[in-house]
Amino acid sequence: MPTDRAPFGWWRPAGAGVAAAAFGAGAGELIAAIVAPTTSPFASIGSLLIDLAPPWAKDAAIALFDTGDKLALLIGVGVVLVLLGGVAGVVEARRPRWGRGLFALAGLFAALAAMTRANASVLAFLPAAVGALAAMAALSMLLRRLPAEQPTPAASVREVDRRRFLAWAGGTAAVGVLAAIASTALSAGSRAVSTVRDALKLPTPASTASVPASAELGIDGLTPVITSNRDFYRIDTALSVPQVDPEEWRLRIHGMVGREVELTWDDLLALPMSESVTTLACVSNEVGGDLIGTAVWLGTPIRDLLARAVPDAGADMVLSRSIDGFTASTPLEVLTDPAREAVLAVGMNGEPLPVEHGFPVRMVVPGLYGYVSATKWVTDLEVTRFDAARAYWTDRGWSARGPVKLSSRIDVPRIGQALSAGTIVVAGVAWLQHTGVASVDVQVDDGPWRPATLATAVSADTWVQWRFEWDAAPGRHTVRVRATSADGEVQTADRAPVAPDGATGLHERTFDVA
Ligand SMILES: Nc1nc2c(c(=O)[nH]1)N[C@H]1C(S)=C(S)[C@@H](COP(=O)(O)O)O[C@H]1N2
Ligand SMILES: [Mo]
Repeated sequence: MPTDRAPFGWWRPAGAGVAAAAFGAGAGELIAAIVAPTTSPFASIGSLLIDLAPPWAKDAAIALFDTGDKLALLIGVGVVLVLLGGVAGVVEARRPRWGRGLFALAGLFAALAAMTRANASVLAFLPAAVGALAAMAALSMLLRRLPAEQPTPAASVREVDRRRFLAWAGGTAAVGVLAAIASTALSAGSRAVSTVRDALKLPTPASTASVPASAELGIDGLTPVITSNRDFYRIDTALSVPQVDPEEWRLRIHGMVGREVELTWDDLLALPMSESVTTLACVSNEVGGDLIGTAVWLGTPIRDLLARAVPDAGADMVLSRSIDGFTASTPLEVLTDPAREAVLAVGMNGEPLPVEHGFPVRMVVPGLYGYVSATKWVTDLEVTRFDAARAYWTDRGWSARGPVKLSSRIDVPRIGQALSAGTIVVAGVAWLQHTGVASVDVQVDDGPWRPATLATAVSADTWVQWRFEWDAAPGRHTVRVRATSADGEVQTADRAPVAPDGATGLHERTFDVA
């Protein structure tokens, strides 16, 4: 019978619960590493939360943690696990079976999360089930060893009991942590895909891209025209980066087509591969933000593959799907446009795509935000209609279509840089992919807009660097930038948030000139 008075206090049962939770979580991760890394209970819960998260939470996470948003999420899941363990321990000490019931529920939740992931393995439930059972067993075992608080023979016996309990609880938690560490090592070892990638040789381009020397103004602190792979921003919903072996990769083109097309990696590499330079931007990029980059992509035009499949006349969209279930809706007319280099890319800046940027194959489409065009780890193109299918972000408060918006950014001087009166170089980048930027103007305080000098644009599909010589007087000044596109659009000063289809407004910086 449960008693009103706690026979064991709070701290030890809570500690036993946390240790049991760590033991179970470690066991679950270890089994996952052995079965299939995609079944990791931690990662499954994390990805489920990402999929369920409302758009504002996604924005907040990106704004708060930038690309560390996923680490923050995993730490959050860990904190919840510790709390759950503590509560389960206290509850179990007072009402036997109830604490274990909590672990069972958590295990069920984790199993469901793993089973509902895209491409879930048939054994997806197993790690969570084993983890929950392990946690339940560990909890009973530890609570049986709780030192009694009240009627005990002698103080020395009590002390021995306490130490023994502490050793068991600590040992249990340590085994869990070690199992978790072993699981990361194991799944890292099974990541043979990076080894495959390192050994891969890309085909020689049928045509190479050239970046004119005059595209680079060479100003210290100004963003380079071509972003290196390691500096390229990364945005995706994948908690653990999909590991796709090129030998197993297939692309299926189906839906509203005359005939289905299926392609292997070798089929793909046999197609003509050309280099194209395209700036990729994220719809979540704030005014002045850095979720944008430019690379030399090696790829083959998507229009040629679509032509093979012969899209039906009534189709107006291609829903591209990644191996991890992410989808993007891209207008069919953009992908079939002979004047636009929408590609299935295999190379990025002279290397195979980095694993986190979509290895072995991704899409790159000039002029559209990444969420509606740049599917990484792409395995499926479904020809369909905007009124018949919806993409991943479309159901989460974002527009079905996402053409990029005319933007410009100040990179130099940097925030907080010491400045003295006289000539100060202001510089940055401006972009409207696939239309191009005709001019950039700069305004100091409330003065007139004055033209900046543009570098040579690599093409209309890339950003362009600009510079402006500012004759600065001492005092506090605000500098603002505004771009005008090749078809005469002037960048709006009206502020719009990133959702549902991209931010607008002018970037400005305030400087103290001595
Ligand atoms: N499979 C997959 N592809 C994806 C995404 C994703 O979440 N999953 N995110 C898209 C978004 S929102 C952007 S902005 C670009 C970012 O590409 P990058 O990480 O290579 O910079 O990838 C796109 N492709
Ligand atoms: Mo994005």
